Amino acid sequence: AADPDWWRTAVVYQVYPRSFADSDGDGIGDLGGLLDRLPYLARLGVDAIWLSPFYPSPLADGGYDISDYRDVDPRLGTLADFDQVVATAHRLGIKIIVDIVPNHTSDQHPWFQEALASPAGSPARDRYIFRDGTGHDGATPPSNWVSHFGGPAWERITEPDGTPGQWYCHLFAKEQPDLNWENPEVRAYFKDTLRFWADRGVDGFRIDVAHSLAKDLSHPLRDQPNLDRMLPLDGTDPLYDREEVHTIYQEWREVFNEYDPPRMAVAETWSPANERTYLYARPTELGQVFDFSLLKSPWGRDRFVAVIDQAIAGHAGAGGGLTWVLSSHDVPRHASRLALPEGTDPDDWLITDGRHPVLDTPLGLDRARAATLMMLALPGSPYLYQGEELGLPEVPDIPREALQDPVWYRTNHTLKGRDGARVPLPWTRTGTSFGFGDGGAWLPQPESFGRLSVEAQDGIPGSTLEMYRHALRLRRDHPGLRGSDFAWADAPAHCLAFDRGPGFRCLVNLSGVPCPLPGGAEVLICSGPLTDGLLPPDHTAWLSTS
Ligand code: TEU
Repeated sequence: AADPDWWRTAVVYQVYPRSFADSDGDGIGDLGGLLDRLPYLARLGVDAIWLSPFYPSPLADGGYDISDYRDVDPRLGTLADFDQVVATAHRLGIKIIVDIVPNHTSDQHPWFQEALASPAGSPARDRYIFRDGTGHDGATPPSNWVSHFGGPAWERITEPDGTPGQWYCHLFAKEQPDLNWENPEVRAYFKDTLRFWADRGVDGFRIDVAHSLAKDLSHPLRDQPNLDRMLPLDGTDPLYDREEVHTIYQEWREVFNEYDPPRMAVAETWSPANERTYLYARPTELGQVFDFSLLKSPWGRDRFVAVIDQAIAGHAGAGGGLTWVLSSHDVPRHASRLALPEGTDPDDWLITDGRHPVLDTPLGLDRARAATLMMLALPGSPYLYQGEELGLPEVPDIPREALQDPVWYRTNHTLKGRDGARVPLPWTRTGTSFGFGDGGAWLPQPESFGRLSVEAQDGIPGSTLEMYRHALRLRRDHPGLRGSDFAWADAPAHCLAFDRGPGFRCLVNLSGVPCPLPGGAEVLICSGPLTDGLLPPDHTAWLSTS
């Protein structure tokens, strides 16, 4: 029988479909490309794939602006292709998780088009958040709310009769109007959307900006109290992490439980992890929430210890599944990020603008491999991002005219945005777009991608790809790693060590000097070669200690 708790320890691999593999030569990755590469993912050893949006979309935000929640973008394939991906993945033992984007639709969604064509106060407008402006002629936005992509979170429309009209709320690009989650039709539509995909066989859902759906819409709208702090920590903000949001996920849990096994879900809440974050992962709600604290943490022993302690304690309190993340389509790749100079402000490197150059250095790759082995040895469910198994660096120098992320436009070209982590994957050493597809790639790939390609690393001992394959194999086979035991162990100064059951130890060298291994330990895997029997700085080893 299917294990209903499979997701608690699953290794999930994020596919950003446009950048994964292109089967039809239009320069955009697609479901056919994914289908062709499923055997690669099976061999890598992942348990599940999280597919970023593949739905019809004008691509104002890389697909996170959806114009039809129950179809496939024609550039990426058809529903039949999707069904084939699910069937083939399942045959290979891989689960499929799809992305649900409930905070906002595309401005091209029929609902928003209907709202624009309907009068103020109409039921069509009520599916979104339309308000009159304030001040002279209503020319001032209804509140101080700001967009994540820069500027006010309000856009003024022209009414059907040609006069300047109401404003609508958009927490992201203006092409992404926010839905009104107090509207019963909106609530019903998303529950049916979950069923639509669950009926097609998907195993779970990743919920985009899960903490923003329930807004305080009481009149007059309340300003956000503190605009320099991106998100509040105590539930008092009018937009984020409000108590009422949990009723939505309690309703969704009932939908997930209509299926056997129940569908899993993971919340994305882009906020500092605190006790409130873990509430989304309660078994009565989504079950998992991304813990981004590892991703946000600079390199350092004390930071890593604090992050791991807090995550384990926080999740234990709420009863949800633990998660770990080092990279995603939203942040500079960790092979570059982890080499940034000490003291770099995370808010600066999250979306770098060149003031803090993102580096492609041996140090970055060493640390990325070490951090990955540390993460894969922790209890819970790690989320990998496509290309990290190749050690791909952030691409910091995409020509300006090629950049597509809305962050780039919305910040008046001062922040380059997230395209540097979204460059299409290299599959072969040479050739058009390094084997991504026959028609080039929608973002230019750097020359270094050839030697980082799958072909260049396949079967090469010590390559990053082979390290991932080996680690994932050990994770499946080793009894300690399969269990839930976790205990800190003694380690030399500025190093970190933890045991997973008797006989398994993970040792991370965060000091600047080589570190001795415990007596009698046998190395199961190491992020790089030992030097004179010592673990070099910026390396991790898994040890058999029994
Ligand atoms: O991201 C949510 C989010 O809060 C991001 O704006 C995040 O702060 C930023 O990317 C950090 O650099 C999700 C998706 O992952 C992202 O790709 C979308 O752009 C966003 O939602 C809107 O749907």
